[in-house]
Amino acid sequence: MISEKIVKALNDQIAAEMYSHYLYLAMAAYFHDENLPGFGSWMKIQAAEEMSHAMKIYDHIIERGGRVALQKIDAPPAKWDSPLAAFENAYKHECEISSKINNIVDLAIAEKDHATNVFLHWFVDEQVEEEANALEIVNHMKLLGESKGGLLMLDRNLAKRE
Ligand code: OFO
Repeated sequence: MISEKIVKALNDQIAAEMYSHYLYLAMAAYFHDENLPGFGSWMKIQAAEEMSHAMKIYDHIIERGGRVALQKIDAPPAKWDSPLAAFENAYKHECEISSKINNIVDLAIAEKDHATNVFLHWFVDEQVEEEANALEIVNHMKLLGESKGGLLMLDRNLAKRE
């Protein structure tokens, strides 16, 4: 049986993952508007991944006999100062998501909910990858500096994400 405390924390995390989905969709639209379709496509794929994260948690709650309670999702920003600023925002956001996941792991341990603890290990691993992916792109963009040619090359590379 899953505790009410864990159900509440997992429902909050569904909302956080859905907000991630929304945030990255907004970034995708921003990149398309900036004529960077490769960046836009990368972000659209990322947004789809976030929805799948939310659904994994949704399914876990139901499987454990808990009640899914969907929450209001805030509107994300529509614009960033630069493509670099958008990816810096994405990196910072992923660090915040990692800390939310870690807090639920702590709660699962405190509540002796081994099933949720083990379930969340996938998310702990995933967050290592999510942070690394965003940070790698931030660092590449910093190396490129003001180079428009470099930005277009990176755009072509990001378009290859499947
Ligand atoms: Fe769901 O990993 Fe990003 O936010």
